[in-house]
Amino acid sequence: MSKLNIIPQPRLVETREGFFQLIPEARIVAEGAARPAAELLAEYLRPATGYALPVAEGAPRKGDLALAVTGADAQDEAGFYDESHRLEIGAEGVSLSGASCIALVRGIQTLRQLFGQGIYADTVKIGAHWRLPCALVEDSPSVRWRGVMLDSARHFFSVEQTCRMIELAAQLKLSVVHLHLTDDQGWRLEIKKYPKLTEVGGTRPRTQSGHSYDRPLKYDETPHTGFYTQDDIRAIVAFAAKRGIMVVPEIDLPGHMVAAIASYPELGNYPAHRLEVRDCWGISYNILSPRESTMAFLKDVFAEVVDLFPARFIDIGGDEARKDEWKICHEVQRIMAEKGVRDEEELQQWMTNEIGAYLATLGRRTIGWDDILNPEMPRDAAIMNWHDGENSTVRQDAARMGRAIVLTPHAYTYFDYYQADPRHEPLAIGGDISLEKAYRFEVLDSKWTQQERDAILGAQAQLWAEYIPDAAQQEYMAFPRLCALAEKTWLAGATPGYHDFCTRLLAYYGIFEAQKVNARPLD
Ligand code: TNX
Repeated sequence: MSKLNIIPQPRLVETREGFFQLIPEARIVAEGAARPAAELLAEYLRPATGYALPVAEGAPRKGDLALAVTGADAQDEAGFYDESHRLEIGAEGVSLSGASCIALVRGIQTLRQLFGQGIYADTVKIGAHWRLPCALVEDSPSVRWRGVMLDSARHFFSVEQTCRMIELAAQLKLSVVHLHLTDDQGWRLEIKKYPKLTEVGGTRPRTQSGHSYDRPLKYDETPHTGFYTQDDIRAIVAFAAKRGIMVVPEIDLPGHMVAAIASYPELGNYPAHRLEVRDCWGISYNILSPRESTMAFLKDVFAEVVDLFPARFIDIGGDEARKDEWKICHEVQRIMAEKGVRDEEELQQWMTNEIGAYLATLGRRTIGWDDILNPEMPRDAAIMNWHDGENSTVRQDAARMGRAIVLTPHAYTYFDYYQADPRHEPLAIGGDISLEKAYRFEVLDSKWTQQERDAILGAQAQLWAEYIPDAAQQEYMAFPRLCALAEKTWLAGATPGYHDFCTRLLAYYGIFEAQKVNARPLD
């Protein structure tokens, strides 16, 4: 029996003789907690087969697909569910059982891959045979947080494209989509109490078009605009939830806030100084003021964010906050003296911890870039560890402080970096992450201490979008590297090797093709 092409590679696969054939009279048998997964499966199978498979209760008959939740179907302290599941395909029927509804959703993705690329088509394939090889698959992920970050601040991506990326991530059994919603170059989330955030902050007059190294900088003079209404967000969150994906929103503070300061100048350190939404890339020295009214603003914003996003984690960013303004601003220096804060780094920690404490009162956990790590932050706060240089000890420090870690090392997970020789690639920020290098990323490194390994919640890829102007380029940068990340997070330390991955990836290109995904061709 030939090897099954599944990405990520399942933990255990046993192939058997024979086939299961899907017939138009088949039913999806499911009760209680399994029903949403059954409905998703019916929805997934309908376009290509043309079969309207009913979701039914009771004993399975020959030819049926039976789904059952056998576990507690409960969220853990990080908002995740037990994803372990067992898929048994026999000639007479298919049976999928799992510890939670989301576990079934993961098994359904395996099932789809086994049907083959045709099942992903959006129109009926007349005369096709829908067959699955008989097999037993027992599966569960190594880490819970398997994510991808989408940056709609630098370039706005429509609800439709965002949902498409969520669906493509779900196919790879990812569990988190992190939305970077605000930055210097745009504020993309409707906040009812502060309409100017999107009215003003949602548009920049023009956009840098070449590379930041160009002198002079080149610009595209067309305004760039867009934001998600609160209804859009509810639609995105519901679409993701159905697919077992937690949508983690990021409101980046106190740096990366020019769009907000342009909308409400009183949020900045120099309110008389009017800013425009930033039209070029790189780090701004304009950051938020730590004054009381700005803190109140942030809490108002997070109150609305928490209402929109049910995710256990809320991301407060915290990266690259330049302290130039704080160092010279008399008001900020006075605030620091009043609070007994020693220096500007400590001032950022104070802001982080204030917002962290506020989020805790709303029942949420704080997460942010590793720049925010400090011993006073909420005990259940987590960091995204992007500093991965030899000189950085932030991962070890976080583990020692008992904080959870999502690995986001820029050398392996910044999928805005080039994936091949820049001379033959579309313009990107720089860097060098080939598919092979992405596959070399180790999520639970055997060289780390047990304490460090225990702190790892998971890992995610970053699609920073300075140089990703549209949906096609977003897909080009994401795929196929996201397949590597999915496998390395699903089966940390136990993956079958790059060569084996590539042979399965060749088949996965059929899945891309069926959905017209603009994946980068293999070399
Ligand atoms: C650094 S890493 C950033 C982003 C940029 C990215 C470009 C981090 C937390 N911040 O603002 O988009 O580099 O690669």
